[in-house]
Amino acid sequence: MSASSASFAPHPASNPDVSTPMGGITIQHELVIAANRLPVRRRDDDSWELSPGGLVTAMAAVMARQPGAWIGWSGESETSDSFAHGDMTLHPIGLSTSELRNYYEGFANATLWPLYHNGLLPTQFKRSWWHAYRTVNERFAQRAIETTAPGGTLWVHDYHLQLVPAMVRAVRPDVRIGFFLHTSFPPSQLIMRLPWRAEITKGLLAADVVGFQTRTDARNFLALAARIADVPEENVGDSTTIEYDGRSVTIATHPISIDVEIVEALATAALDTNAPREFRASVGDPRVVILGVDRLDYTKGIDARLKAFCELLKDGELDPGDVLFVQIATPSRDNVPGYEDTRFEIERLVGQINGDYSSLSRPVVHYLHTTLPFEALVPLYLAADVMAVTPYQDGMNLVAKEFVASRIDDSGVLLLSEFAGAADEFPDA
Ligand code: GDG
Repeated sequence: MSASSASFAPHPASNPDVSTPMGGITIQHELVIAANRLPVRRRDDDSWELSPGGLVTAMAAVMARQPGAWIGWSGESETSDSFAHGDMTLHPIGLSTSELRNYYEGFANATLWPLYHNGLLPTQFKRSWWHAYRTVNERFAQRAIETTAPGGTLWVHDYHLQLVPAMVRAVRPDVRIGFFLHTSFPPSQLIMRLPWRAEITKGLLAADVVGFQTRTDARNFLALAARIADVPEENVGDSTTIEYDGRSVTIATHPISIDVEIVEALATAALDTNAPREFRASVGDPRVVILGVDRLDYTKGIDARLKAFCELLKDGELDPGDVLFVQIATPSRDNVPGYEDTRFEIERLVGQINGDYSSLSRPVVHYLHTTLPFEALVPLYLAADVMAVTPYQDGMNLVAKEFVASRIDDSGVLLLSEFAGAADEFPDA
């Protein structure tokens, strides 16, 4: 098994941390990325660091190779002047408290996120959330209109900004617009529940290229477009071009990947310093180490994984004296409905399993609710015998790819849910 070769470069950890204010001057760029968040976040000492997460992992690299601009929420309420960060120009968008609640926590993460993950949680529909979504999309679109050079390329990312392609096209038909969805795209029966499905479909069809993680996602989108915008429901291969509104739109499958070279270099460094072996020794040298690394999200199936682990202990398939389950759960979306309950349930399960099966010398589940530096994750990937990636639904899952890329000697077992996009690429996991 091998990680698919990366079309993206440096991991956040390798990017320079140099930020320079640009004094309110707007420079136009050949390449502009628009994504909900900027790729950096402010540290306590007011400097900026690259933020963790799948989108940043994949995109920081592109910008390192072709300098351009990135439009995104800064984490603050005021829209502020652009500044340079390494080779990138960052355009911070501000979100007021009510926009944060209605656009981000509401429409993006309590309406679209569960809907796009096969309706795992009941989806909430509220007009006030939709209005805020449209307002914030307009703000992003306006910044893109100002900052993209004539004939330049705008690359819009993810479910937060699906109206931006149409808003920009209406004013700047010269701009080449790409859109990429990082999540799954659900079957049309599900998305038909959304009262604003037509606006979203037409928003996306205004791009020149609409990219998805898997063929299934692309097919689902095309079926919806056929239903709503009366475009032909072509049979999607890796790329299909349709005519819509007098233009050609390409619907394409582009499974996102990681920078394999960077992961391999970190893995080589970790092996040289014996870090994986030292980690195992520090946790009592169990015979089998099972590892999970996820944002704490109900889609990732951390609860299902813990229950399965518990069943194996109960049935005597695993010996608690022999096995350690390490789960890193990165804090995420604390204020969005469903996340706190998910955290309680995971922590209840960890407590219950540890109560029932740990010994006085060590727990059987080692659980951390924290963000680790990426350099600390790679030794864990190398220390594990089994990497458990068990989402109920996941656009791709880069952790699976990072695990495979780090195992330069091809050792280790990847346990991979068939509901992760990555399963299409790792059929022998
Ligand atoms: C979306 C889609 C799609 C995790 N914990 C820490 C940390 N991470 C890094 C991992 C990996 C990334 O975050 C998570 O990757 P996922 O693929 O699980 O991404 P999501 O955040 O769910 O994002 C997903 C992705 O976009 C890309 O298109 O694959 O399906 O949901 O890179 O290493 N990084 C650090 N510390 C941690 O504790 N530094």
